[in-house]
Amino acid sequence: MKTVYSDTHEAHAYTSEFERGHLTPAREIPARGRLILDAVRARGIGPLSEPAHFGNEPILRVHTAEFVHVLEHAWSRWTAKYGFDLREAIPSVWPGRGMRNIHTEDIEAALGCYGFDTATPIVAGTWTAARAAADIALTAAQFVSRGERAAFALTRPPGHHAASDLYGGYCFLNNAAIAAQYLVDQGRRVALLDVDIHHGNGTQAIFLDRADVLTLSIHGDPERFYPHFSGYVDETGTGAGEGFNMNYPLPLGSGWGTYGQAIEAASERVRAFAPDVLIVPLGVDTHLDDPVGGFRLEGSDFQRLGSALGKLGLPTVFTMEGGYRLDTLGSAVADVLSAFEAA
Ligand code: 6XA
Ligand code: ZN
Repeated sequence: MKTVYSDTHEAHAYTSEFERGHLTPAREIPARGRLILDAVRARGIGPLSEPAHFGNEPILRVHTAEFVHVLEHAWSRWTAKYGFDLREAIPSVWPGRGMRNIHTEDIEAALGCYGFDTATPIVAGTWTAARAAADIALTAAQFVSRGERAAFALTRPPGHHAASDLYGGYCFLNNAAIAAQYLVDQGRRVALLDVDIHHGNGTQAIFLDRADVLTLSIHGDPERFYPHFSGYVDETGTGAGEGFNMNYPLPLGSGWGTYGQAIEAASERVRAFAPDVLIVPLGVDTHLDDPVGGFRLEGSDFQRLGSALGKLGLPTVFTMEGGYRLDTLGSAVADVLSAFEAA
């Protein structure tokens, strides 16, 4: 399958994020993109393509104009306010319950209003990289729409935590949702099956009230896992979308036994929906000893995952989400993709 990649992601490089009460070294780093690219090349998964440029329109089908504007100008406004020698923009105040969820012309307030955590710093190259990642997902969707069986969008920064006007969890624009909406706008019926260890809260929120897009997510139980405030089984959709969102929260320490059952259950739901295209937000932070994870998938489990997805027999777009164990990141991704192709 074709892999869509651009080295524009390298510009989204920050030093630290704030977690566990202190600044910690960045996890979502440019090396991730390079390692995945190297593995895809080494394993001969398929040809590489540069993304095409789609403009803002497909992004604005998913995200609000105000949100996009804030992200685009965040770094220049932040440095104008706080100084040009700064390393990264991380807000320190959010609209809590009973406060007004509005932003003023103040960039601190704008980022607090549109962001939801301290793990997602903005730097000078963030917007360009996020924008390129959306183009990467759209290019992969276009390949599939034009008849390719599958395409891999090597997206960095990732996207599944980003909602229409919310960023966080290392995500700014929801690459998978933008690709999904692009395909819907071409008359395709789309299902998304998110296999990252974290709940794809952004994707869920974007399509929650819609019956034309099925959203499924297999992830660590939000009782214990980030993002905590989303991803429970009772989130099944609202209004017309009731029944078109399914969450499969799994306990800490889950291995293939539990995971494989969730894949089976989700696959059944996908088959019942009978989509034209499947989108898989692919995170391999399910790997044993992933520093941001907590599951125990390893070795051939990623081949099992790829094979299960391949057996659905659907035109498929993969977008890259999480995965932070650098020694296994590339091989886990390549295992999923090559087993998908062989299925
Ligand atoms: C912040 C953890 C962010 C998790 C990001 C991720 N402490 N999402 O991998 O899929
Ligand atoms: Zn993740």
